[in-house]
Amino acid sequence: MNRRQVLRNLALGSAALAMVGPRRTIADGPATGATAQTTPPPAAPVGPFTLPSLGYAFDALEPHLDAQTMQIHHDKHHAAYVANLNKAVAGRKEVEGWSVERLLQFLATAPEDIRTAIRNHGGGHFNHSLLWTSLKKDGAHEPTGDLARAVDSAFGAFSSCRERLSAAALGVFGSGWAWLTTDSKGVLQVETTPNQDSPLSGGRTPLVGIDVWEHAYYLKYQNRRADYLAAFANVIDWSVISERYQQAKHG
Ligand code: MN3
Repeated sequence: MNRRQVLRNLALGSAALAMVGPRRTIADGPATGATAQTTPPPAAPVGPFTLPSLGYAFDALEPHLDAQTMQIHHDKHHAAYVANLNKAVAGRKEVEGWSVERLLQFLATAPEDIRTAIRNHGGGHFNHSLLWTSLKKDGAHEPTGDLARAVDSAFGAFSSCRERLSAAALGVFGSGWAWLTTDSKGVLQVETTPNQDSPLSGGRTPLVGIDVWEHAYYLKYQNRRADYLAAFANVIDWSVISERYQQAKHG
């Protein structure tokens, strides 16, 4: 982890603490009396990678994405990717200090015996971190600036871009993701990846990712993936995505 990331993680950590108040850990023993919480906060992070705070309440995206799904998705699924990534890189000097982005971008150079674990759990950590920061209820419904122009140039219109993304997400067989990605020149593309594979490993920068693992929607939408995709489209914050595009293009 580099200095910038350490500072960022510290900032995220204090923000999370400020939101949930003092954390209890298993080491604190069972909660008693008035201080008891119905939902214990996630255990203290161990290892170089930490579970980022969701940044908003579990029910913030209702009715499109339900609170129970958000909570299990973040606190259980994402937390497990972080824990397993930490396990994979523990004590491995070859990748010491590498960010999750670097691990995925240079996946082919990672030690062979931990490459699959990095691909799966590093991908899971990065993809979900990107996901949480892409969403907002009543966020911007359309791209702006350079991204708006790039969308028009690649797809003709934003509506076609959305249709292509939804069709790609609908067509993923088994578990995986649909993505809107860019290259370093700003050329957009809709693509899909299986499992937790990240576009970063293919040399592209993901702007929006749609998680079509059943854990992302089954509680509320069951087999109705198309309904989930329609609901998901309502909570993508295109102002964040537009900023992300600027960063990918200009570094
Ligand atoms: Mn997921």
